[in-house]
Amino acid sequence: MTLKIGVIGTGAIGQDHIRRITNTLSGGKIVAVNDVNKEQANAVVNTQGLDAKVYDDSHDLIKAEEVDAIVVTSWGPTHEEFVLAAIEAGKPVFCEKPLATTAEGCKKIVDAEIAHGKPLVQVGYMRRYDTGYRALKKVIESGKIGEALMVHCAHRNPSVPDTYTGDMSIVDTFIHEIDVLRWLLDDDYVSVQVVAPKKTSKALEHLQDPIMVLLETKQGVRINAEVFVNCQYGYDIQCQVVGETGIVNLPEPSSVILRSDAKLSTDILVDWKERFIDSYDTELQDWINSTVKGEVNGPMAWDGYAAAVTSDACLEAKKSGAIVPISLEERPDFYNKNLTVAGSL
Ligand code: NAI
Ligand code: ISE
Repeated sequence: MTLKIGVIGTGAIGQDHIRRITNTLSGGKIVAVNDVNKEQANAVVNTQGLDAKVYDDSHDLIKAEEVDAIVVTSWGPTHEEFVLAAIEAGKPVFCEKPLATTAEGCKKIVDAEIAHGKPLVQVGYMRRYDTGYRALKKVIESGKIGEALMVHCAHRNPSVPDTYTGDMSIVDTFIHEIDVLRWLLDDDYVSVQVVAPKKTSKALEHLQDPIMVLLETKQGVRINAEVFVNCQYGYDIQCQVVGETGIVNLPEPSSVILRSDAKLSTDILVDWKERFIDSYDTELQDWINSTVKGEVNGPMAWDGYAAAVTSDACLEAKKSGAIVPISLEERPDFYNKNLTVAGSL
């Protein structure tokens, strides 16, 4: 069976997911697209040679008979509306992160999905599919480094556009660490503090950059994470877990080692699309395969909610400078019963 997919949002990642579903993956076909920028939606259909209808209204696309499943790749603040509409239509939906920009918005989605009675939502936390993070998790679970005690990590982008707001360093960028570290440590967070070091001269006036986020988990693991979105030199994701008897690092993306001009060097990637290209492919192939079987196999709406509870607290901590408690309810039975493979790996 070919999964007929409708995509809402044909910007950077929307185009990239359309390309991979069309040219790289199997089992899925883009049959419908929508974007508030209709010109762009039309251009994407033409340049990618799609046999797809361009919808003026995203809700018509969600309800359309020829659409089996939805991919939401529009701006973060629009996700909640589209995911709720997909659940109402009883259709599976892959939603790029964040699931919604607030915990309140994510909770509405969780409640709607539970009321529907069957999981329909997967959230685009692709790092759970990354071979490097999976290798890291395997080492932690093997007990080779003893109990995890501390995590040091960094999320660095070379630069961000003028439209990037201060809150986005949390809800758009750091949200990846919030999800992947929770999954890596199999633990939830209890508190957060956000510290502002000296500001780089390379950031726009309105943006405090970099920031440092200090998280504590239920098990007492301390995490210090740098979010630096104008670091200039490249797209650089670092993660080191310090355990009782050893340390494990996220591997660098593979790259040739060049000996030239009396120097030993390797390239650093600059584009987030390249850094996790394999993870996006694996993630969406898994989504297509499990959707066809009527299952959800990746990060679920509950994970989107847990991330948003944490990001809400991070935003408060960023504003106040205080240590802000984080409290997440027990995971409902609905999600315990339907624990996913990528969620429990
Ligand atoms: P973008 O700005 O390049 O594209 C977003 C598109 O959504 C635009 O074409 C815009 O016109 C459209 N749009 C906005 N509101 C809409 C509405 N109400 N109805 C229909 N279309 C609408 O943004 P980008 O970078 O593609 O990001 C989109 C989403 O994907 C964001 O939530 C972002 O956080 C997420 N993302 C995830 C990544 C990952 O690593 N998993 C990487 C990049 C983005
Ligand atoms: C973007 O939306 C992403 O998801 C990228 O992975 C991240 O590195 C970037 O900071 C975000 O703006």
